Amino acid sequence: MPTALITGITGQDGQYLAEFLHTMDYKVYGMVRGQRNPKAEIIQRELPFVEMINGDLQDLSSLIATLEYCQPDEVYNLGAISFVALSFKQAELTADITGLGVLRLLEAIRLVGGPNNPIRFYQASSSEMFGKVRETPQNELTPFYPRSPYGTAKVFGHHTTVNYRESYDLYACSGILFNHESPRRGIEFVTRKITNAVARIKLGLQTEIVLGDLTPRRDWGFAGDYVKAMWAMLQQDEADDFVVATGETHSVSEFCQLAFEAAGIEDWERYIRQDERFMRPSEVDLLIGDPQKAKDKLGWTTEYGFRQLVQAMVENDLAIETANIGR
Ligand code: GDR
Repeated sequence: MPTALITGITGQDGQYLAEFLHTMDYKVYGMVRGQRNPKAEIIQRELPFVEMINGDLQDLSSLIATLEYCQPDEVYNLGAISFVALSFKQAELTADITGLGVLRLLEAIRLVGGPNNPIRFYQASSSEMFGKVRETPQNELTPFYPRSPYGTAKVFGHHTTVNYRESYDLYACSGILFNHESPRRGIEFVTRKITNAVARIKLGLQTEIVLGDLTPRRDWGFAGDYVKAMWAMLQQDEADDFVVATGETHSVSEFCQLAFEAAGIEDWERYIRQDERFMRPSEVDLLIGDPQKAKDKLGWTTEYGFRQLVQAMVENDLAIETANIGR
């Protein structure tokens, strides 16, 4: 039975990936940090087949112990401070977990793995590394220009992954994933914040959505599609890096418009209020990825289009909020 360890198991991607690996008969371990982590308790109920193990990307010895216990064939490093806005407020913590955490995990893999015990490694790199984009669309060769402490930490993690692959002959891949969303997305991210608010406005529970900049454009895909690319990267003959994206871009305001339409509300602009609080010190204005390499080499395809994704997220939030009223 193949064995996988996922850091960041409590996040959206960790859950989709664990489910996907489970359908392929993997033994799945999920690394969680902290004492009585409340998110871990929820995930354990939802994904009972995952064996939770305590470990922390800030603590090398805990990573070594985790790998020794799980003896994984594959490690997926999805753990990070992943909210870009927070990274401006906790820059050092972000550098430590999102950046140095990658180095610690690779060191642990080097120590516990080795020629007789090879461990394949996936690093969750991000389109935020492209930041103030040098070319459009962005591909694997586009230079990086990060615009946040999160982006700079991800650039460090990315280069560290490539360097460990080249220095120690590790099977280490970096997936440069563009934004990917789902009904499981955390409420702090703009897509879910919007779909949740739209549902509440529709049901008369809320009167407006308070947002930051509505002009940034993102390449938004469905998280369930993206975790399949992570797995495919670890099944190749040689480790490599891949951009995973849809090749379409939409603005935050387009997302708002579609989300309101999905709930049957046309005059959406009257429900939007903008507030400085949600503006970032430096913004990433335009992201659009070129996924050709992933399509050609991994045979990766998407099942969900943008419109379908927005619709599914709004419907999910309408169902949740309706059920909450009944409680
Ligand atoms: P992002 O996602 O920063 O692209 O990173 P997010 O959904 O937070 O922001 C997208 C864009 O929307 C603008 N925006 C707002 N964002 C939030 N969260 N809340 C608001 O009220 C708001 N108003 C406008 C933002 O300024 C931004 O331009 C995500 C994360 O999942 C990263 O971890 C991941 O690496 C990248 O996607 C790919």
